[in-house]
Amino acid sequence: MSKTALVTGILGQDGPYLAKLLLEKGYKVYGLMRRYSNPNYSNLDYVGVTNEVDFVEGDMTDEASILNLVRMLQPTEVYNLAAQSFVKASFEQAKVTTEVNSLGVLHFLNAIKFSSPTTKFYQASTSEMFGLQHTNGYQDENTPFHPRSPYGVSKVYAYWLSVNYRESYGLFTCNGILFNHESPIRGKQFVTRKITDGVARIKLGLAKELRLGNLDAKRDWGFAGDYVEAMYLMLQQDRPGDYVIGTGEDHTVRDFVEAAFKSVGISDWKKYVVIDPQYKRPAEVPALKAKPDKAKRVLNWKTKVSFEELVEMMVKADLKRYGGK
Ligand code: NAP
Ligand code: G4F
Repeated sequence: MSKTALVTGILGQDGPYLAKLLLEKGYKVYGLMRRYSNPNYSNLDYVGVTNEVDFVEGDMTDEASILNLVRMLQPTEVYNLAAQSFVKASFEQAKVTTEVNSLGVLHFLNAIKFSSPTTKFYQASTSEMFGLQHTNGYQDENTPFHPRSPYGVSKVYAYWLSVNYRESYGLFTCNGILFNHESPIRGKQFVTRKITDGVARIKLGLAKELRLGNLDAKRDWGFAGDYVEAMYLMLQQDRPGDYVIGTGEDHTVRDFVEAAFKSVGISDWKKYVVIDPQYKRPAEVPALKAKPDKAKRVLNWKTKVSFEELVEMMVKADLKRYGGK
């Protein structure tokens, strides 16, 4: 019998890449989406799987809808990607961030516990949980958490609840502690896509400047298409566990800006970039760099797309969207 997966956050960035991978592996894929008057399938269209996903309606904040879905579908695997995932917005919308990112996970874990206990559960945990903490400049599975935003705090709750339901009730739950991963379908609010979109528009004469916040922040940026493979691999192991997923390399936002402008032949990028305090945060995570040794050893996973290839892929896609070469 073929495996079934319920993927939440199906219309976001990671949902479409994961759906494609699971469909290629023969899964029946259910995609959870909220109720919309006009759903936006553009990310699924970009990846080319819109017509192969079975859409189901529900909301992370609505306990009954989650319970009903799990009871009805009895999925082999649940990949919980749904979240209010924009860190900056979590400072202004802390409650809704908590309701979706923390209580939504409680709803799923209870639904699995009571009505489908053999369902395996993937929780989209994040390097934001580490915040200020590091171990000799890196973060790995043993680095303590010190989140710096309501988003990070909400994800720490979800992380520990997933661990707790594994330890208390024997559920197969895995936390993927993923570092920043990007792609041509990354939301335009996030800094990488904001930069590549801005650079494409400047190159084509459609914009004159790019307004950004803290250029000194360091992130470990990889390609989303590589990272969904790690999600899948975690649920295929004999035993559940938690894994740090990243490239092991970090770059500043400034490095990303410079590389994006360079990829379109602009070297004097400073004349286009304006620092705007509205894009700074009340508390910042200064530096994130993964040590993904466990993922390499146990999952045989490693990232394939380099930083330079990622920047180029994203700039090219944005140029194409605006009709450039
Ligand atoms: P994303 O593009 O923001 O997608 C999140 C999805 O969650 C959206 O499609 C959104 O639906 C959905 N959602 C939000 N609230 C919901 C609700 N109440 N009920 C049902 N669905 C809801 O995020 P992503 O980049 O794909 O990331 C996937 C997951 O990984 C997230 O949990 C994120 O926090 C986590 N993560 C991401 C990264 C990264 O670098 N991308 C790193 C570590 C962890 P709408 O389309 O309706 O808004
Ligand atoms: O692209 P960002 O908004 O991503 P951030 O805050 O690192 O969060 C992303 O990665 C997390 C994993 O570590 C995920 F859990 C989370 O869901 C999300 O996907 O900002 C990256 C850095 C920050 O330090 C920010 O202060 O870029 C800096 N930055 C500088 N100027 C900016 C801007 N960020 C945004 N969004 N917009 C700016 O203009």
